Amino acid sequence: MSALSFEILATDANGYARRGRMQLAHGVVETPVFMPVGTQATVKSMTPADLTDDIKADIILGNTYHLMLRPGADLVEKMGGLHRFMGWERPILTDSGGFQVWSLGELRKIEEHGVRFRSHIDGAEVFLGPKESMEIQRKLGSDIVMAFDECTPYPATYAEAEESMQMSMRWAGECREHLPVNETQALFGIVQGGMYPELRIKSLQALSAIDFEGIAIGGLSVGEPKEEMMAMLDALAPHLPVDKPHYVMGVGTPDDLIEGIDRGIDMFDCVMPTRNARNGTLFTDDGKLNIKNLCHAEDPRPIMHDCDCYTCRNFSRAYLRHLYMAKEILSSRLNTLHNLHYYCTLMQRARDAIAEENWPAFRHQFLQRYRGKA
Ligand code: PRF
Ligand code: ZN
Repeated sequence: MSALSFEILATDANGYARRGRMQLAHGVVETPVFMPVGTQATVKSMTPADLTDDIKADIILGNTYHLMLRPGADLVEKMGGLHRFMGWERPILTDSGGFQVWSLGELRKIEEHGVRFRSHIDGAEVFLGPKESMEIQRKLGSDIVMAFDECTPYPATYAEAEESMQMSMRWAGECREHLPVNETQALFGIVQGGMYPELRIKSLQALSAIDFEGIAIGGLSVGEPKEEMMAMLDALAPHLPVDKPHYVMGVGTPDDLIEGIDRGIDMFDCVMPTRNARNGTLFTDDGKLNIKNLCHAEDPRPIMHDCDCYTCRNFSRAYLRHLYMAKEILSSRLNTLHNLHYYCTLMQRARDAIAEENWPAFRHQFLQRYRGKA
């Protein structure tokens, strides 16, 4: 048995969209999949029971950077690993810390073997590189481990993007050496190369020479126009290895997910449904809805009449607006439940559409309505 086996169950006849099934150490993941973000060993305001019973999440994401600083990888290991520590029995993917360290901006210094930075918690100096990231993710015990990379900033010149990508590719090789193929943890390589298709394809070729269980696309959704992100996914689609899962990191809105699936993407993660929920922004098939708006004050309807999440089954927009205005903590919980349920159900609808050979029509109808043209 290997740590990951991936089976394609159906493919869109005229495109790249596919429906698949991934077997990991802690269970099965149906793809395309959205992975709720649980940065600090919790999906903010959600219990594992909420995530399994109502949201039906197959897999969640955790972060090396945050967990290494607090509570520390050794403590998590001592508590039996991340699954046991947080009471989540299904699969977990951990990001490597590359992107989070990069987000610190001036607090960091890049060296050949990693990044030296100051902790955002207590200012202590910390070093994180491919070796350290693999060691920490091994202690966390996640099902999918991400390679340690540098997210190339946007915009970047060709030369800058090339140098950054080549460093990430050297690091990718070091990650595989420190985390050899084994039975419990799968390792994904990450494509970089800025907004240059030629560099992206070179990056993908460099990763193909290393034996990764999956391929991620990093460095997107970093401030570039949406058309550029989609053009980059278009450029990569014909080159992605068909037999491995494809993951685009930190993306995106519901329409981004649909457009990503159309370009052969199987896995997504983003803070958008969780973060927006706490700001009172709710997702529906007709686009975003802001629960703060006065127009919801006396509205007895649920957020979405055909949503079967706990929030929509039990509460009106008027009540949800009240909770938000009164700054009640239940507001975050109920809004998060709906948004994550919406994202995960959207992936279920996409899987069904692909399996029923109805993908092009589903995509078209979804995008028309979501973007307000239906
Ligand atoms: N690299 C890693 N994690 C990430 C990214 C990346 O480029 C992104 C970019 N959208 C989000 N998360 N390791
Ligand atoms: Zn709902």
